[in-house]
Amino acid sequence: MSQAIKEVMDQVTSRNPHEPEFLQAVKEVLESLQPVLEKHPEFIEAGILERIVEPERQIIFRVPWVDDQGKVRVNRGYRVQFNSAIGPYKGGIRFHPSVTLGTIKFLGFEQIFKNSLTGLPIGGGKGGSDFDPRGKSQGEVMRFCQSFMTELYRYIGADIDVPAGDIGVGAREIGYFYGQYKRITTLFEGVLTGKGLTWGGSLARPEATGYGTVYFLEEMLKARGESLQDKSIAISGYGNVGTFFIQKANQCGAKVITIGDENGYVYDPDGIKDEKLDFLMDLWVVHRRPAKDLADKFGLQWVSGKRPWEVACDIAVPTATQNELDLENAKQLLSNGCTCVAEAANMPCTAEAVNLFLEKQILFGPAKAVNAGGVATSALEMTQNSMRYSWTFEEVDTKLKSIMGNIYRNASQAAQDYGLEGNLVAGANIAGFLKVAQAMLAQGVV
Ligand code: 2IT
Repeated sequence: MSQAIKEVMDQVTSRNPHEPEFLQAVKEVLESLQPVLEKHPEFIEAGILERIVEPERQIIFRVPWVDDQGKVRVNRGYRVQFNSAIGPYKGGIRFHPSVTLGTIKFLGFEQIFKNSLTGLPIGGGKGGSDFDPRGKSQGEVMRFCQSFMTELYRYIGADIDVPAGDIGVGAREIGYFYGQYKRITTLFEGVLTGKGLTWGGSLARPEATGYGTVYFLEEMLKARGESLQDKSIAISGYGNVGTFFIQKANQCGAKVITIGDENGYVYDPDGIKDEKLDFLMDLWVVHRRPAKDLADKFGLQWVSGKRPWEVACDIAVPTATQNELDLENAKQLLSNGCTCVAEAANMPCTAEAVNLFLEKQILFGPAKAVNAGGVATSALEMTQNSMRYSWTFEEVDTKLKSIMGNIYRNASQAAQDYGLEGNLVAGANIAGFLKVAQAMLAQGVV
């Protein structure tokens, strides 16, 4: 680590105690930037590093609501507006009891580089709350979302900050947010993405993160002269990303053999397809039921209390959440013959796991690149809203596919340009950083 990078890392560490996820995300990016700074000392002189690790604005607010028993409840809401150098802040909102400011900062920081990689004009931001949507009634969720937006509306706008969904926030919650935003501001504008199709949503947005992950995987494999045909894939989370990932992976001839939740995983050596996949598609989004229902319904093996990374597979795709795949899991995957890992969730592999994969030179796709299809399609939703027009599914899907191809090529080219051929972690960080850093440089000290 160079002196300049070390100084910034030390300052971030002392300024953000008790935020291990944020520090993990910052460290990974800063470590990748060493060769860039050697070539571009002007970034150091202009204080780009010190500025890029400090959010432009962090909003923390009270979210009071009344539950079905008439009891007053209070949660904490966050919106971190991290970087607007290349476009309005853009990033999802996460509802999960584990959410802290540090979680939202790590996600917002990652989002800066991911959004830059898409090639579209979107800055980085993220929001959320420690609200737990599990076990809440529809009315409770609606009142919570309305309360959340009653505070958030004053900080966002179609050209200011455009939130979307993330864990715990799907089409239903986006609908409640949108209704409340419109009621308060009277504006019918593209202030949120992931909207319903009848009120400004984009075709292929629900599919985009999962499909985009498959498109990226195909690019990675192609570079090694392989394809997804007949590959066995282990995945984890059964939410929006995981389910649409399976749908597209099946179309490419692959077999997805695991899926689960925080309680365990389903093992299906025949591959999750046909009526099993149909059942799974509705399991969380419609019924909000646990993953074990899939095993119970079709007589499949359910492995309780374990992560799926212990099964033999060609490819592992963590689709759940941060740090869900650690060093032990990584070793086990490698010893079982896994030769490719693609991060569909945000920062799902621990730093130690990532380093092992890089050291062993298996194909490794980092989250910022692999899962960028979701936010890229959100940006396409913004474009359609600005035009007051909608594209067909095929039009959006074709653009998504070409964006994922470009991300792969830009990340691998950047890695090569800076002497790190084959290292997509460094390549994605460098390619994402360069565009933002150049824009910050041009815009002066702000
Ligand atoms: O992590 C992510 O990129 C998202 N949750 C999607 C963000 C977005 O604005 O579509």
